Amino acid sequence: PGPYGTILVERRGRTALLTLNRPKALNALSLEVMRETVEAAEALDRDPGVGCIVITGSGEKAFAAGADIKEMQPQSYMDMYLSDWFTAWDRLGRLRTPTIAAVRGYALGGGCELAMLCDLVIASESAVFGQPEIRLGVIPGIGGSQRLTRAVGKAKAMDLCLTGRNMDVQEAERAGLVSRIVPDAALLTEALAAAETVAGMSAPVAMMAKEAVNRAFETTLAEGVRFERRLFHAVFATADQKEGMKAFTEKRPAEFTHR
Ligand code: CO8
Repeated sequence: PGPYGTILVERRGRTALLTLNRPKALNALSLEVMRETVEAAEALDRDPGVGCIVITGSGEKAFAAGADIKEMQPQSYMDMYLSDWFTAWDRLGRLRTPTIAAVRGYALGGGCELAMLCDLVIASESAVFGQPEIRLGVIPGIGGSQRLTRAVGKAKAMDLCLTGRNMDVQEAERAGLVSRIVPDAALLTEALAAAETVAGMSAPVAMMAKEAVNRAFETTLAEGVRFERRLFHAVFATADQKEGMKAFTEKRPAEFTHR
């Protein structure tokens, strides 16, 4: 990925770190941030050397304090409709490579929605989540009403979307939005360590595990279990299944070839 204006992209082993880099605007998600993030993430997704992508915010105050309100304020219905505002974010949810949101500080509105587009949410003690759009006279626009409801259930999703109040990290973890809570100072280390763990697995098998879990949100239980069973049978065609099970019987760590 080339140089970007609003994000930073670094490689650490088989992990890629994508940092939203507008700290003065609390990493507000402008259209440029959307374009660059999606483009960079898709390029990383195509790179067989990348086994996990971590997305985080720069600065200590925010993961992202939402979509860019100043950019949206003057737009008309026709502007939003014709430019299909925010739709490119959907592509982030279709990456095959596992993704981790590393959240410190505010993850509000589009920031919360971006975290929910990732597969794992690792959050630090200062993390705050919410869908405050209603206070601006709008509603969530990057899938928040749907993904938050699936993540935390109707009771909390209605509470957050109708009152616009924030959740602290403890409440967010109890509710099922957050995978792990870590100390602020350890956030990036912990997120990168989790990413390196994931990236050390068989890449196609990790993709299948992700695909299977995501299927649960789109189908019935019986169809989801059938889908899982097909993938489960398919992993026996990989060299990594042979290696993983052989390593177990030989009491040594598996050396996956990633194919
Ligand atoms: N957009 C643009 N700029 C922002 C945003 C934002 N979402 N959030 C913060 N900023 C800017 C501030 O304007 C300020 O800039 P400046 O220094 O130029 O005045 C700078 O970041 C620092 O922010 P604050 O001074 O406000 O910092 P505080 O510590 O006082 O407050 C808060 C932090 C509480 C996070 C506060 O900034 C805030 O409330 N931000 C907005 C949160 C919010 O409402 N987010 C939801 C946005 S809407 C959305 O995400 C989806 C909309 C869906 C619409 C559907 C369309 C299809």
